Amino acid sequence: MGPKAATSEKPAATEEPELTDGFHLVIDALKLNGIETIYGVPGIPITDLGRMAQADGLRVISFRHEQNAGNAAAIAGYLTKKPGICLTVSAPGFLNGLTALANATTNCFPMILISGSSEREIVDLQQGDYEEMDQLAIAKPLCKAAFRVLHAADIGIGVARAIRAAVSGRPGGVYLDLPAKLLSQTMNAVAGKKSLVKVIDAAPDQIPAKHAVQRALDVLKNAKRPLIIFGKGASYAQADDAIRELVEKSGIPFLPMSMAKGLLPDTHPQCAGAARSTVLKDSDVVMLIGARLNWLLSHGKGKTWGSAPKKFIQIDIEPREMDSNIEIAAPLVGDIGSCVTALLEGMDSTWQAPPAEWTSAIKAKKDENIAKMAPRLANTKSPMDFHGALGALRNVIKERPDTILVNEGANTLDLARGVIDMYQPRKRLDVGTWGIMGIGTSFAIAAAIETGKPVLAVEGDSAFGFCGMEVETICRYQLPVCIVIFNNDGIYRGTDTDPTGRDPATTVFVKGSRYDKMMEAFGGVGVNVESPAELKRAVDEALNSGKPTLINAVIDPAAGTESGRIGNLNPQSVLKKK
Ligand code: ADP
Ligand code: TZD
Ligand code: MG
Repeated sequence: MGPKAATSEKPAATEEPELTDGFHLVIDALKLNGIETIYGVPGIPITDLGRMAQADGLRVISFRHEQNAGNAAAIAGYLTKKPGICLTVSAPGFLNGLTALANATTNCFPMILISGSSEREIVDLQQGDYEEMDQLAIAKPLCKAAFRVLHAADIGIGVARAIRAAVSGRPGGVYLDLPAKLLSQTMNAVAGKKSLVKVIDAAPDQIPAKHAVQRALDVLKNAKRPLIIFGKGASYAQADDAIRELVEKSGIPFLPMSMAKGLLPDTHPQCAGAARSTVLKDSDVVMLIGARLNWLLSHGKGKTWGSAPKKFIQIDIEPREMDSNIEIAAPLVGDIGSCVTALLEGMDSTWQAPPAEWTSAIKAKKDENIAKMAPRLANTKSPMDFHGALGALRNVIKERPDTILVNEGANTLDLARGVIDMYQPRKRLDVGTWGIMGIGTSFAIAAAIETGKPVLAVEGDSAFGFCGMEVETICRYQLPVCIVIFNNDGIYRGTDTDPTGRDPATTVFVKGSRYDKMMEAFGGVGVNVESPAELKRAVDEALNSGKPTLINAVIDPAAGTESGRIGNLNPQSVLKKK
């Protein structure tokens, strides 16, 4: 597979052995381990790596900025349980990719950031090499593991260690540093081939201890008001059938975290999504499955959780997650598939569904909240408010449940999460644990590439601004992506003013911008819409045609609230109100 040794005009006295080099060994190592796609941005020293990978049958998706390539790799990892690969140049390219690597680690998405780097000898003596930077040292605190390969013969092991580190245990980001010199290093092709490592069982099952399963069942059995909370770890695990069986056999109401929506349909009779505050407050036993008790769940304490005593059961692959915020009465450490299966096996014929008093109280609250919301979602105001626009998009997903929904923004995110029901696992991708802006276009690209499904990306105008240039990438690869910008002229609202009257306020953008023109600039379809009916029609058309489309949805600039639903986290100056 490697290149032949340079052929000379004169007949050679003895035949030279076939050689391979660092470029080919990296590609062969990735291919051997089932990697099919690389996301990246080319340049010195990895331009040829991308070219050769493409020539060798790998799909190489070139982005306009490494952060977007990195985010695409991370979400590809989440969707496939294989590490997503991001390839960048040294120093600035590496740093651009680093935010995505850190975000992947924070969200437990498996990805590998592979960056070319400058000459070790020069970097270590700080002699000013082209794009000089000690990348390995910088990456280390932001990922699960970081490796550097100095010898071509170690590429196989380096790639294998990176893959295993990314996907085993709690998944996360891994950095792999490839100095320029390594890539052109040659070695005997046969020895090179032998040096490659196929990673066997990269993410082995982690079977929970029997007594831990029994302890969890005992806590669950004694519950009067049990609740299951699914996090994105549960959707990542791809144990969909076992999870559904557990929910339905146990009869316990469940609440999905944002990216776990659709693991079971939001319309499932046991889904407590529309009664969220009630179930968090009133439950007495909560079983967390692949969800952390971080800020998104108010750390398991305070007003959100009410005053009634509560016991927690937590299923997680990471033992150190237990008691991270509060006491876990029944820690169940293992992979979600194995843990859920073990619980099912332990639920014998004496298992009783939760008291009807609990389930009917939840149903009553759900019905009440859904009825309250219905007229707001049906409103036809123009310019639209968030609810009117989301009412239209909610119907789109209802009619096309296999569409992947990407979502970012503040109001655009928080309200869409509540309004748009999801029906299938891993169909909702969003800003995750950090609430990071700028994942929209890259998640949409990777979702389309990895699944072949149509993608609907619903983004605030600010959120889109962080990653908007990738519309060119969407057009270039002709991906079935429809982006809807909720254009309210700014961050949260478009109505702020600078009290001095000098400049625009810090949270507002150019009024009446036409983001749809950006898509047209690259040959895609751009549409401007001002009513829910127009919005629905335009999205339907985009998804029917599969053509790259950007819909500029004009939203009343006064409709949003500061920080969306997390205004309580926003520090306020007491002086400001003077
Ligand atoms: P959410 O934001 O949806 O609440 P989190 O990202 O906080 O979800 O939590 C995901 C959890 O899932 C992490 O603690 C991670 O260790 C865990 N996890 C990921 N994959 C698995 C798996 N296959 N088995 C068990 N736990 C997993
Ligand atoms: N930078 C990054 C990387 N992530 C962030 N979350 C922020 C800045 C701060 N931020 C938010 O938390 S939401 C948001 C920013 C800048 C944009 C909200 O405006 P939007 O959404 O237009 O996307 P709405 O619908 O107008 O609220
Ligand atoms: Mg906005």
